[in-house]
Amino acid sequence: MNYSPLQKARYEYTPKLPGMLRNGITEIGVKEGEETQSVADQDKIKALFPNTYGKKEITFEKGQNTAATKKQVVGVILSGGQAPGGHNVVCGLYDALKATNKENVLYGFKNGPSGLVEDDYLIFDDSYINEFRNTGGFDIIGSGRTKLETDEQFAIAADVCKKHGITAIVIIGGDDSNTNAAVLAEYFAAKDTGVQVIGCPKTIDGDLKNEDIECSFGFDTATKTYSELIGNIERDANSAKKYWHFIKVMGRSASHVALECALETQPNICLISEEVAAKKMSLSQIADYIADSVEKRAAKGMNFGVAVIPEGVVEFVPEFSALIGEINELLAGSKAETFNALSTWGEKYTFIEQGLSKESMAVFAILPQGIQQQLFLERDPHGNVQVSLIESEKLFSALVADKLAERKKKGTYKGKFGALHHFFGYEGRCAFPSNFDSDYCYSLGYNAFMLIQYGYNGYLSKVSNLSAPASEWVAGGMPITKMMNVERRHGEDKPVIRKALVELDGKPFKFFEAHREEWSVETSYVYPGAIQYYGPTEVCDITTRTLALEQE
Ligand code: FBP
Repeated sequence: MNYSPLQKARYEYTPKLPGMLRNGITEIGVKEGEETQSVADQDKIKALFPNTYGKKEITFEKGQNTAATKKQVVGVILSGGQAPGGHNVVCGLYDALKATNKENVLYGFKNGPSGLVEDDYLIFDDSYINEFRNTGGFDIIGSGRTKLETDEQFAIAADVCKKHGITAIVIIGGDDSNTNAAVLAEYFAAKDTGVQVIGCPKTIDGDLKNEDIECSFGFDTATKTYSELIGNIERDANSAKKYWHFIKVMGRSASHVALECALETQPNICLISEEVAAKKMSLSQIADYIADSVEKRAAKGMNFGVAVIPEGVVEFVPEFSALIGEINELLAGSKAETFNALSTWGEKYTFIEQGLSKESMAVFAILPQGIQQQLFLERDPHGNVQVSLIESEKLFSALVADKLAERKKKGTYKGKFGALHHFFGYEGRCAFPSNFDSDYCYSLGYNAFMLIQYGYNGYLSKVSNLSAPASEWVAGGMPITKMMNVERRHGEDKPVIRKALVELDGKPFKFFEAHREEWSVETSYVYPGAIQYYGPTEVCDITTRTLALEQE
């Protein structure tokens, strides 16, 4: 294997633990807090989780370790999209497990939750795990999106655990994976398997957060990586002064990533999907909003700019969601075959025109042809439009170009508009974790083992006070059921962890709102540069602006 100098250097980095976990395993005591209640629908959640509901919040503290000293055999699973720092969760878990008892064993189930039911695993040892310390990626065991949610899967999982003598499973995942972790924990408790389940909060999207979980890991590094790239593009735009850059950033649903990047780089435009939905904005209104900035800047001689577009925005535009719903209906069942048999786009267009309502057809008609065709070509296995594949950065730049052409005819706009497009997503998900994510993830894993050793089941590893130096972080655990409510999913009531969308009355959005008018007309760019791993603390250990504003 060839290692880059940075990779070698990162192997030597010692992640910072919260002060209370620093004194050695024998000096980690536990303090139990109040019994908990779910955030909503208490009776329903309690009925669904009779064995794991209502447990106490716990915090670790310096003291005597009073946990039972049985041998632990733990299985770990990485679930869902990659997020920087995942390797360090596994490393922290492994180090705490081995520091407690050299005989303890860590299994890694491969390629996501399916590894558990397929009994596909590896056993970690020092030489294997040392290759992954403080590095990005999930290649240590791989990840996958299979959901563990049926009793049949749970029964197989219980058999696999019994076969290997596994005493606990750690699931590293987002809101869905941790919801399923809670259901698995309840199943294991109800069947008296003796197997515990602990979750760890992961996702670059930043939408697994609540009054207990301050942020999911990976958000810090991914947004810093995108912000570096956006800053570089801003500098290029300000040097060449001839392009408007439309940049889509990842974030399946919530706009936390886009908002954080905007706070870091101060672009001319940043759309926030949650605001688009709250104001019921149409595509035409959004295009006008961007075109206003282009026009005002052009009037000052600045025919360049940067617009940040959150990945999920089109789903938040009410008229667009209605259009998608109608297209899914239009092609349901055998109607898709009739549509596919039509040989020209002209014939297909007539079929669409006849099938859509007047309102949806009006929306469809203003889309660029490439996007129109994408809506009918790229369908998921259930035949539905894959909204995540829509190139919204191209959609909005085309709509803005139309608006500017109209304004030119009216004589209000006299500038030049050249658009370039970018999508930043996969570039950030496996970056070397920032010091923050290296430290946070290692702490989450270390802490997860302490929860296991103390016998807790159905808990999320919790590390808080994250905008303070790591020495002041607070380590503990929270029952997952506390974060749950009942939501309608696929026509059924389901207990789920509430997804955190951007709060329009929250401090990060308020800060953005107070400054965006100025940023849209002036060139107020900030160039954050690359993540720094070595150097002054105020450069290397800074958290996100979102976290800093939320906790100020
Ligand atoms: P998770 O919620 O599983 O962490 O994944 C988030 C994400 O990175 C989104 O930002 C993005 O829309 C999606 O995964 C992409 O998924 P895939 O890796 O399957 O292409």
